[in-house]
Amino acid sequence: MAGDADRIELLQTGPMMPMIEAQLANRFLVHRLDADDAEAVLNEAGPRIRAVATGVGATGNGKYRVTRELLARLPKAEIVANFGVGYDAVDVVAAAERSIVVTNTPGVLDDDVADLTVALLLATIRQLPQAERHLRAGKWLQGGFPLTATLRDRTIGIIGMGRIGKAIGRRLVGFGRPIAYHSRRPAHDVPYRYYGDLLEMAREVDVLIAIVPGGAETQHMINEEVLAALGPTGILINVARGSVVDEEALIRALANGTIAAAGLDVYENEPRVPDALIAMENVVLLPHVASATHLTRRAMGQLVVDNLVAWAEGRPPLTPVPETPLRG
Ligand code: NAP
Ligand code: 8YV
Repeated sequence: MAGDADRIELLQTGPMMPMIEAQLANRFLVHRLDADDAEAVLNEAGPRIRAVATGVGATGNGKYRVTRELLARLPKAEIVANFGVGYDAVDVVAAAERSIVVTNTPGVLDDDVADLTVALLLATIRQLPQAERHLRAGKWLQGGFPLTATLRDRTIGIIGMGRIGKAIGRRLVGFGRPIAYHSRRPAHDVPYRYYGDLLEMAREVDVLIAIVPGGAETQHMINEEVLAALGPTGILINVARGSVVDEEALIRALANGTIAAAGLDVYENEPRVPDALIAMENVVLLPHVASATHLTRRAMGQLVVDNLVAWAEGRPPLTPVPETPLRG
């Protein structure tokens, strides 16, 4: 192993999987932003840091954001490797301005996220957690669980037809229900009906599944109007980012019957989930676990490391995001 003086200095914003931390420590001189005194770390090592590893936990967790202000403390930064395909917690505009390449973890999580999305859809529409709670509470002895809604009479609208949207679509084809989708441009390799206008699609479908990136462009795209258009038998599944849904409008819509139910994996202020949602019976709530399997998280972790090592060896990083350039 190279001596400390020869090693590239890297900033890790928070705890990461042990397999990532071990490889980073082997290859780089790692500084931790979640150390006791983050200011001291930035003051002392910031000017020498050339690489950042980030994206631990839920990306909605503000604590681990890579902001313009943080990048300004790292004048020699060249790469930010994000654990997660969604990189809304990294200021890519600030990174691009300084030719800092940002990498993410696309592709390796599509299947697990799509599987979980279908599971969440079925759990929500057939009320599986509620039915299980009924049994565990001994209520079956008093009577069977009430009948539920079904997928059998529904059209499904997917918001976002990228890698994961397509993987969800492939699975839903097997359910034999009509599928539609909304994105800014039509995807040329899918047979589903395209809507350029989300509101129009919301009026036509009975289920909305959100799987778009977070960030300013998609902020609250599922708002009061879209929920009203989805209607009183409608179901919303959000596996995208909490920011995509106006959470207060959703809580009102669930409380007053504007829509029937929601299945959520993501929230506006993770890991805090509003008490109002927790108290509701017509929601299924998951703690941002769509990609959280051993196999997929290992593949994501390895991609974080492989991007950093490729860059450190003078090769192009494997999976740069479109907004930031490749450095030679
Ligand atoms: P992707 O391949 O880049 O697909 C994104 C899709 O969203 C594309 O169809 C894109 O089409 C559409 N889109 C982007 N901006 C839009 C806008 N303003 N309005 C409408 N549609 C828009 O990304 P992916 O790999 O499928 O991942 C999607 C997102 O899922 C991630 O960014 C992440 O936030 C989320 N995610 C969540 C979890 C979880 O744990 N819950 C796990 C993985 C991913 P156009 O460009 O044509 O609009
Ligand atoms: C992860 C995700 O939960 O990839 C994403 O965008 O939201 C999830 O796979 C998150 O990135 C960090 O744990």
